[in-house]
Amino acid sequence: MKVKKSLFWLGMLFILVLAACGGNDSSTEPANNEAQAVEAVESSGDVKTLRLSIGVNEGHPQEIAAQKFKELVEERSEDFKVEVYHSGQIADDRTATEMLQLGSLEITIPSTSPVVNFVPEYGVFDLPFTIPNAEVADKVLDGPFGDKMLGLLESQNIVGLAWWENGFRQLTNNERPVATLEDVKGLSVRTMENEIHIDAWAALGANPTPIAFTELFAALQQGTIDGQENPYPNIEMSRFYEVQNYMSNTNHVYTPFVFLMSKPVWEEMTEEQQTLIREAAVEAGQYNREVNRQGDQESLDKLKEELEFTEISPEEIQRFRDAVAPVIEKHADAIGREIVEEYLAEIENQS
Ligand code: KDG
Repeated sequence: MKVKKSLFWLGMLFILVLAACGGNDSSTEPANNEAQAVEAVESSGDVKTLRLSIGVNEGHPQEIAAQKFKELVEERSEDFKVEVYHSGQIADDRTATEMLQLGSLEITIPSTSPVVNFVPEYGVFDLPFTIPNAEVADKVLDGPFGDKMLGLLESQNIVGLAWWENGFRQLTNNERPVATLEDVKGLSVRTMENEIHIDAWAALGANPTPIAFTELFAALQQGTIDGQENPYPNIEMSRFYEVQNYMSNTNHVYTPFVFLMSKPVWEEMTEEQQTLIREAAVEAGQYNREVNRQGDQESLDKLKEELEFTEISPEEIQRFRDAVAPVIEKHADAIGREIVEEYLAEIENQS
């Protein structure tokens, strides 16, 4: 029995001596390339994964910019790994925003319209025919008013970091060309889950139906609704043209995307990490606007080949504006009359 034990310990000694000599075990040598460095950090558990959820499809300007955000963060820090989930793989805008509040998701970049369910003041961005063009949108969002709006999210356990762009919304439908206010009458139009959009389309004579973006294609395909309204890139990239026949340039609302991060996740970061993330969100947002504006024209050109496109005259658009004007007054108190007046004054100042 004693001999066996001696042999056992001799064997253990031999293995330990062998291990101490090491050979060319890469874990005892400094990482000789980036992949090994990242692997070493990951294996040490120091890398924080930031899941970024969006509803648009792969190849949409917002998804392209989300990949840019990933690239900027991962080239500037080994502390983070960004995972982009497009096409609503994780959740729709409203649910993803709720997940941020719970800390069960790190980042989402929704339209501002569903955000009114958390911060009613965001309803200003749904007031129809208010922002006249992209240049004014940039000045309003990138100035003190935009900063104030981002700050309002903190009370909801959310950190607003940057303004991206969804864009000017256009009407499509399956029933008829829309050239006049009368042509809208009776159309069942899908809207975002937002009371102002619902009231605006009712004021135009349509029958509005709020449906999540992730369910919109199916609703159009099944004929549950006649039409919808979205920026040209969304209409193209979500292939709505496959289940729609007519499109008109209503330009009735400019919708921002807003870059949101879970506050519990944000507060775990160092100041340096927060600065890096914020700068990457803003930089990728500038890139998003560039890509989206180029994409808007490219999508319009492509959609004109797929749908019957009607140019609505400025005189007729004025009739649309007059028809929805009462909606602004009706929702001013719910949004906050002061913030509505501040918003409209800022647009006036920047126009
Ligand atoms: O996540 C995608 C949505 O934010 C965006 O496409 C919203 O414009 C939108 C719509 O109509 O739902």
